[in-house]
Amino acid sequence: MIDIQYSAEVRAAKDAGRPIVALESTIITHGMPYPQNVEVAAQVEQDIRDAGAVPATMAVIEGKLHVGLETEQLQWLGQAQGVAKISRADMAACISTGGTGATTVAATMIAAHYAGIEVFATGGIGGVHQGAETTFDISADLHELGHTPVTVVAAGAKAILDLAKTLEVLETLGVPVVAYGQDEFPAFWSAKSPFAAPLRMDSAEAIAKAHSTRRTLGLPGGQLVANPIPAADQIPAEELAPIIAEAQSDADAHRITGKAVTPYLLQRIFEKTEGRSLIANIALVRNNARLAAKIAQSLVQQG
Ligand code: PSU
Ligand code: MN
Repeated sequence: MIDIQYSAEVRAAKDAGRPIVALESTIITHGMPYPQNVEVAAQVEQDIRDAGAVPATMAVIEGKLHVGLETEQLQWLGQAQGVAKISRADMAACISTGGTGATTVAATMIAAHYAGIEVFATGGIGGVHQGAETTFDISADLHELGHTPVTVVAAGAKAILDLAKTLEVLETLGVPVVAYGQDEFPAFWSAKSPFAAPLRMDSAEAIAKAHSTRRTLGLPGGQLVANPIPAADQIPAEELAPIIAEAQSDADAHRITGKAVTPYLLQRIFEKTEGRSLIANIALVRNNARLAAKIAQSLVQQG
């Protein structure tokens, strides 16, 4: 067994059988600049509490798997230099070598499942990158959704990705993609995309029931809940498209590859939108946290 370091709050919630929502930490270390990253992380945790659940932010710190971070740990992580970005491939090595790493969607799902947590809120999952037909850059997040039984609430996949190919891979891997309250698959900074989501549900209860039905059937893998950004906070897709294309060609020109691609693109889009992408990103993560808290509550109520 790996020793889990629970925060006091998560430990108490586990003992009392209260709803818990997992949160990732790569969005803190690699997805947003300091100091907004720690402010947002604390705000998202509070949103989950206000919605009646307990937040569990995941990270590996000096070889220990943390499920829930104390305030000082979150502050420290948000400013720490040289924190690794860990996914399925490097999580065990990070723990076994005493390393420090922030968890991506894939690693957060692994940690959540290990700690018995079934619901997780994030911004946007990784997916199939533009040009994947030559680079083969497909996020391990998709495979994790195919393996690990955690319901992940995200605002769709980041619009920097190839959404059509991302949806195809999710279908191949048997991952239910559930749009919340609309028919279209959302595109992260924009509420709608040209692509229909395979499934639609209009309540947290329905999503929780689908989750527990998968558990009863013994199906491996999780669900992706695609929760659109609130209309008032979105950036229209037409406005973003040329910015994303420029960011992508900058990445190609600088030969950015592997793990560095997603953080690079997010940073370039932040610069090119003069920070508007970050404001939208914050709004959508908070919106996802609130829905995830409701799903976690429903799951506890359904028993
Ligand atoms: N969503 C965000 N910001 C992020 C990420 C997602 O709003 O920083 C991170 C997540 O941790 C996700 C990762 O798992 O990017 C995907 O990285 P890659 O494409 O290298 O798999
Ligand atoms: Mn990648």
